[in-house]
Amino acid sequence: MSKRVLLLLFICFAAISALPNNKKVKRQATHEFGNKDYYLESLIKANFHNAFMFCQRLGMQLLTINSNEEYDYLYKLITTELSFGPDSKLWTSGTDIAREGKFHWLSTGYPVKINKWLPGEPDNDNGEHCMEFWNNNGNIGLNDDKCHSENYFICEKKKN
Ligand SMILES: [Ca+2]
Ligand SMILES: [Ca+2]
Repeated sequence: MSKRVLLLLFICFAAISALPNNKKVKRQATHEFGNKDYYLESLIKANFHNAFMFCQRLGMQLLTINSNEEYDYLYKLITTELSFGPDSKLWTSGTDIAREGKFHWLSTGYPVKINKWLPGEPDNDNGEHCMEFWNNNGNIGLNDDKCHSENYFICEKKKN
């Protein structure tokens, strides 16, 4: 391949790579509960850390669940607003990556107080440190999963 062809290919690639930045996709909160607004990302999957950073870029934070009432609201939201069928998953910001077995919300730094784990979870199966909603054959609840798994996710923002 000549240098000119290579250069042309590089320019094309660079132009395509730049597209998402030029094309501003507006993402905004569409749901609310208590003093929080939520944004459901159900088009793009990301691993736990990229989901965390994605929410930060929106001026939001990856989901925390502070009460059973909030959990119930979110449960209803994902089962009515999303096609959350068998094996569907959705990241929260819960993680025990800092200390095995001690789950904290990465977005706030506070310990996880709710207990909505699916039966047998968290099982730390071969090293699972990130918390998600999981539809395990019709049972929906919380599960620890591999942080590098690619899931949809929810961002939240406290109202002013
Ligand atoms: Ca773990
Ligand atoms: Ca697990």
